[in-house]
Amino acid sequence: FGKERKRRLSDDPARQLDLDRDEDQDEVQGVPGGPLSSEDTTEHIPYRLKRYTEKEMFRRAEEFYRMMDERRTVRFFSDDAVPLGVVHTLIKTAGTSPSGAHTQPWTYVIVQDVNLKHQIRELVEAEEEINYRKRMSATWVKDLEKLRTTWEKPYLDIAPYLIMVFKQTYGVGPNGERLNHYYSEISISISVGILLAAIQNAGLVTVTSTPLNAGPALRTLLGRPINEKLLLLLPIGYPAHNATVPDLQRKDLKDIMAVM
Ligand code: IYR
Repeated sequence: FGKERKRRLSDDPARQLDLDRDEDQDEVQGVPGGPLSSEDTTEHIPYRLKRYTEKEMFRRAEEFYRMMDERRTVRFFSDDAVPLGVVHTLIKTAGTSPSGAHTQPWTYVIVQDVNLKHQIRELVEAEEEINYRKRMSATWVKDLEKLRTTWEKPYLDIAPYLIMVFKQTYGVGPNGERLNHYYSEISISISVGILLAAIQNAGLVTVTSTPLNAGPALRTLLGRPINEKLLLLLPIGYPAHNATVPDLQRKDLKDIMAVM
């Protein structure tokens, strides 16, 4: 409530941007210092994982790297159909992510309905136009020039599916009770990383779009509960035949790793 109210009251664009940035309060939730309960019945069971030879390990690591190095953010989609069953498996894969206290604080909403996709596009573009014109700093807009992004998002109509990634800020138990979620933002970020790898492995593309300020309206449109916050919008499909990407280079290993 407080947030929604502030959002409406604030007419300073810089302030509005700030409101969208949600401080993770994962570390300070719940009743502190309660006595340790011994009611937990979770068994611990043996875990075995196949060991590869070092040669095989090198080969597999290199092969996976090569596949992931082919991944690019793509903003030009084909409308060719993708089987929904494939998307099910991709989301199951995302659901293998670790999460704080195994709370699995994510909801992946798949939108395939043409009318719903179009309503999402209208909502996102309306906010993005304000973002680009007013809310984002001149430096931010300039830093994006090389990507040639604009507030127009035709891919929201064209891609066969939109994956709406919701973070559950807290959970709801069987009797409607509120359950603590810990580290939900980092948990869902890891989950989405796994999803991106799964998408690449399936031969599909996405763009990790962040619909700034459109979250609450999209949540309402999709009928999602108040404990869910939209973090990312991932269109998914095949790239368009004439798709292009900026000619960007990745940092060298020596610039992203230090060994001590
Ligand atoms: N969310 C906007 C702007 C945007 C921001 C960053 I940082 C990017 O790397 C790309 C885009 C958009 O989707 O256009």
